[in-house]
Amino acid sequence: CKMSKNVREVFRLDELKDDIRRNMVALLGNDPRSKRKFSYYNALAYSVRERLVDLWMRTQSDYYDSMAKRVYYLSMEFLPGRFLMNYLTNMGIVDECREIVAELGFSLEELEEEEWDAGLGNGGLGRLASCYLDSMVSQNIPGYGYGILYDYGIFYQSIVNGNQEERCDNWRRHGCPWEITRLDTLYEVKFYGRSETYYDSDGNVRFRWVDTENVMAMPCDILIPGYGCSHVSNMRLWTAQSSREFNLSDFNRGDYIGAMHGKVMSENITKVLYPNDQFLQGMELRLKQQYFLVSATFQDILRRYLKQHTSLAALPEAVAVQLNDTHPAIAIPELMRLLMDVYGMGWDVAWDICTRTFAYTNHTVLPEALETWPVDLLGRLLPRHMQIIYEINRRFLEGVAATFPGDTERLSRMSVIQEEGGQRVRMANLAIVGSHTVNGVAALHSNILQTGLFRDFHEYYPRKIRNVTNGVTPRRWLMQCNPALSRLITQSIGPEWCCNLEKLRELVPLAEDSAFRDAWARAKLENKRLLSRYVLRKVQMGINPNTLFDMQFKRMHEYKRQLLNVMHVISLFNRIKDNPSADITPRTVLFGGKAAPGYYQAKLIIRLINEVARVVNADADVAGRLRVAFLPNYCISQAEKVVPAADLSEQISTAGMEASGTGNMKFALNGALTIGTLDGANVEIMEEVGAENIFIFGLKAHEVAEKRRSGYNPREFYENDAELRRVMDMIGSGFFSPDERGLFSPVYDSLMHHGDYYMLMADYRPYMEAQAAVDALYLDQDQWVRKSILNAANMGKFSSDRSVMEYARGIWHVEPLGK
Ligand code: DL6
Repeated sequence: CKMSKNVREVFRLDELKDDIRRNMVALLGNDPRSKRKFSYYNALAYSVRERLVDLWMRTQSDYYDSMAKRVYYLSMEFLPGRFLMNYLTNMGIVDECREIVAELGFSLEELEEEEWDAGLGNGGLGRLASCYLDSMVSQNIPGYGYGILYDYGIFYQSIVNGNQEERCDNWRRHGCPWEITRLDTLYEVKFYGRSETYYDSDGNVRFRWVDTENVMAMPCDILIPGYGCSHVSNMRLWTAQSSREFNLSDFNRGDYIGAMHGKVMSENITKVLYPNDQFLQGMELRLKQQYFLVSATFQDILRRYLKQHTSLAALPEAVAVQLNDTHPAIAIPELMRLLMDVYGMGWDVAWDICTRTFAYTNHTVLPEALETWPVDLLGRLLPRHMQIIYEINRRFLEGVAATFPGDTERLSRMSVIQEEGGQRVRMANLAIVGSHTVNGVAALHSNILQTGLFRDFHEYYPRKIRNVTNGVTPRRWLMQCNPALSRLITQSIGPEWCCNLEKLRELVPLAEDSAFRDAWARAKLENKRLLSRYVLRKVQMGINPNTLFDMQFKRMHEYKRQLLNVMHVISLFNRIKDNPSADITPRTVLFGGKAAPGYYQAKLIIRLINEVARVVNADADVAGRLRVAFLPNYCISQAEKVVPAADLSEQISTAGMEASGTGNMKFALNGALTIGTLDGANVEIMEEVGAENIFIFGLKAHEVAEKRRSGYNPREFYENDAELRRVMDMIGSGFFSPDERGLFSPVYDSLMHHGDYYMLMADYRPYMEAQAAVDALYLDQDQWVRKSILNAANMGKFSSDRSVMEYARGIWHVEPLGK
C-alpha cells in the first residue's frame, strides 16, 4: 500500500524491459531473441533483484545510523520456496511486471514455474522462520536470518508404484539468481583439537583451543524485501569452503591428492539438509553443521557490533539472538568461549551477557525429536565447548540444589548431562539454562511445556517459559497465493488487511450478504479449477471442482494421523458399495507430504493411501462421489496451489502432540473449514472463528494423557464398532494389496497389537461423526460459504506480524525503526 503511487519511478519500471534484455546478454550470455523461458526467468530475476540492492544498502545504513538493536534469527532451516512472486508482491509490481513480461512474449505464471523452490527446510519450523523474516522486515524491525546454504535441500519426492522414492534436490544446479555471494568474506571455523591451559600476563589461568582442523565459512546473502519495500533485509546463508592449509605430512611425502583429501571433505559440511522431521539422527556431520552455522554467525555478529562499540559489555542491549529450536543451541557455550577465551572476560560477566542475549523457541514435545549429543562425540568435535558445558551445568545444579535441597531426582532430571545409557548433553536443558526466555508456539503447547516437559524448569524459573503463538505471513499466504480472493477482499474492505490482518474482521457482516457470498464462492471455484488442472498435469487424474475438496498436506508422521483420514475414506467407500444409490456428498480427498527416508511406517502409509486410491478411483459404483489422490513432492510452491483451493482442512493430530501447526492457519485464512482435534493452534483457531464454524472432535490433550496413564485398550473400539472392524480387517487382510496380502500388516498391527500409541481407534467414531457433519453442511452451500467467510474473517490473530511484534516487545526488546 505504501509505495503504490510512485512505484513506477522507484523501481524504474520503464527501464525494466530493457534491463531484462541487457541481463539476457550481459549476465547470461544469451541471445535475447531466443524464447527460452528459463533464461527469461533468470534475466527477470536479476533485473528485479538489482532494483532492491540500493534499498537494502539504505536499510543497512539506517540500522547503523540509529544504532538500532538487531535481532538475529538462527535457524538450521529456512523454507522460502520461490522468490520471484514474493519479491514482486512485496514490491507491489505484480501487475506492472505481468504487462512487461507479456510484451516480451511470456506470461508471468510460466516464468514463475521456471524457478526451483529453495527447500532449505523440512516443514513447519523452516517455513515459520521464513514467515518471520518477512514480518520482521515488513514492520521495520532490524532483523536477519542466519542459516546454511545447503547444496541439496529437502529431497524431491516421486511416487513409483505407490511408494515414495527420494531424488536429490539439486536446486542450485542451474544457479540461483537471488544469491549474492560474498567471495571476499571468509571466517575460519574450528573443529576437533584440544583445549589447552596457559597463564596470561596477570597470572590468571586461561584456555585456548589448539591443534584444530579448520574450515572456512563464506556467506551468501538473499535479500528479503519488506512489504512496500521501505526496508529490505537479508538472510545470510553459509557455505563451507576448504581452508588454504594443507596436510603437510602428506604433501611432504609427495601425496598431493592425500593432502587435498581433507580440504575437499571439509566442503561437505553444507552439502545436504538432514531430511528428518522431528527425529534426531545424531550424526557427527549434523553437529558439525550446527557448530558451523553458530561459529560463522557469531563472528559476523561480533564484527558488526564492534564496528560501533568498544566493549562487549553492552552486547545484550544491541543484539538479541533467537534460537530456532535447540539446533543452534551450541551458540551458548560458543559465546561463552568467545567472551572468556578470546575477549578475556571472567565467567560471571560472560554468563550475564550470554543469558541476556539468548532466547529459545521450543517446537516439539516429541521425545524422539529432543536433541541430545553423546559427551564423547561433542567432546571430541568441540573439546572447549564440552568443558564450558560441564561448568555451566555445575553452577546451574548448585543453584537448583540450594533451592530444592535433597531433591536428587530433580537434579538428575534437570541436569544438562544425562547420565543413564551413556553420558549425553541435553540440548534443551542447555538452551533453557542459557536463555532469558523460552517460548512454546501455541497456548496449549506452552502450557504443556510448563506443566509437563519443562515442569521442573518452570518451577525453578517461574517467569522464563511463556507463549508466542505462531503466525503466517498474509503477503505470501493470501495476497500472493490467492489473487482471486485477495482481489475480492480488497474490493470489499480496502487494501490495509495485508499489513493489518485484524482488518479482515470487516468481512464478518459481508458473510450475511448473498451477493458477496456468491463472489466468494466464485473465487473458491476458480482456485479449485486451477488446482484440478494442476492435478491432471501432475498425476494424470481428473478431479471435479464441484466436489468437496478435502485436503491433508503436511509431513507424513504417525502423530499427524493421515491414517485416520484413510480410515474415513475406506469407510465412505464401504458405505457407497453397500448402498450404491445412497445420497452422499461428493468428495475429492487429496493428500501430500514427505516421509523421512528412514521412516518405514510413514512410507507404508503413503503406499496405503496410493493403494486405497487405486481401488476407490477404479470402482464404477463410487465414480463421481469419491476420489482420492496423493500429490507427489509437497513443497511451498505446491502449497501455494493447494491452500487456496481447499474446502476442508484436515488438522487431526493426536491432541497434545502437534506443537502448533501453521498449515491450519494458511488453510483457514483462505476460507477452508477445519476438521480437527483440540491440538496446537487449532484450539486458538476455534476460539477465534467460533466453535460453530469449525469441526472439532476427539480426545483432548489431558484425556490422551489420562488414557495413557490408566491403560488404553484399542481392541475395545474394534470389538464394539462394526464399521471400524471392517476397515481394520480390510487393511490387515490385504484387500488393498491383493498381490502382497501382508503388505499392510504393520499398519494393522500398530493399531491392534502395538498399543495404538496415537489413539486412532479411540478417535475413529468421533471423527466419523464430525465428517458426517461436514457432509451435511456442504450440501447447504449458503451456510458453508458463510462459514468459510467467517473463518477467513477471524484469522487476524494468526498473522506472523502479530507473532513477531510479540517477540519484539516481550522477548527481544526492540521497537520498529522509525517509531
Ligand atoms: O513452530 C513451527 C512448527 C509447528 O507449527 C509444528 O506444529 C511443529 O511440529 C514444528 N516442529 C518441528 C520440530 N522440529 N524439530 N525439532 O518441526 O514446528
